[in-house]
Amino acid sequence: MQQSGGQRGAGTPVGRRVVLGVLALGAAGVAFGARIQNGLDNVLANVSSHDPTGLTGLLPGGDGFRFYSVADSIPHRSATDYRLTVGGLVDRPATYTLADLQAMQQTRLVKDVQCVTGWRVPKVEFKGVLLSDLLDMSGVQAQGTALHFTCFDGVYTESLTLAEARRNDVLVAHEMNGAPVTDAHGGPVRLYVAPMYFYKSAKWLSGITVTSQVEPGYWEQYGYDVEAWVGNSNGRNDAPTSTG
Ligand SMILES: Nc1nc2c(c(=O)[nH]1)N[C@H]1C(S)=C(S)[C@@H](COP(=O)(O)O)O[C@H]1N2
Ligand SMILES: [Mo]
Repeated sequence: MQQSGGQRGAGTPVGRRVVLGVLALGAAGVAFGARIQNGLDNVLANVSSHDPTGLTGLLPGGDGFRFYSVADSIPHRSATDYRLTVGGLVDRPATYTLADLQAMQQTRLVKDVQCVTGWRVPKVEFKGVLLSDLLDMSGVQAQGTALHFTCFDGVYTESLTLAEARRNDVLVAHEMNGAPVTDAHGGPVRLYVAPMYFYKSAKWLSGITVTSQVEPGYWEQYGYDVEAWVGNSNGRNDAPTSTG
């Protein structure tokens, strides 16, 4: 989906500067390889957010993903500064560091990613903690039936029902394709909701609040479905990404 600015609409002329920038980045990716992947990924995200052609998606590090952020820039939290809070209708509110999350039981999932605007990336690996484990640790109270997610970009929000959040294909992920989740992809920690359109997978995850009602997330306030099952929502019929 597009940022509200909408400057990536079809038919926008390709600026010479964008094309040259794309070529230069491609060369940089070849020259430096994976060592600078995080840095390159972030530069690419910046360029592709001004690239109406989608060409940047073909570069090394572009990896078929489109970059999405409703915020103006890519937020950053270092591995040591990162915190995730779990609160709301729970018996034991908690704050976790990245190291805390890495020390818990890890789950690895490899599934296709599907964006509601049509692009799909096959077999993406995510690794992290089952959201249901975090919920168990905090002890969800009887009135708790939904979750509200907040992000350290200060803008984006998402939601799930408690039953959805307890599925075994819903992760609080800190690795993607065998490496730390990059800033551009929502690192150090993002949500990964495998069976739903990718807008449910909130990047730069900072807060999980257990609530008594589903509160529609950012894009859902603009009309996208709250129940975002791939292939069975948003008027689309994509092949499902996960059966759980
Ligand atoms: N915080 C935050 N999370 C977000 C978004 C966003 O704009 N901000 N965009 C969503 C959408 S619409 C998609 S398709 C994916 C894109 O993830 P990617 O940038 O890793 O491809 O992130 C989702 N999570
Ligand atoms: Mo999206």
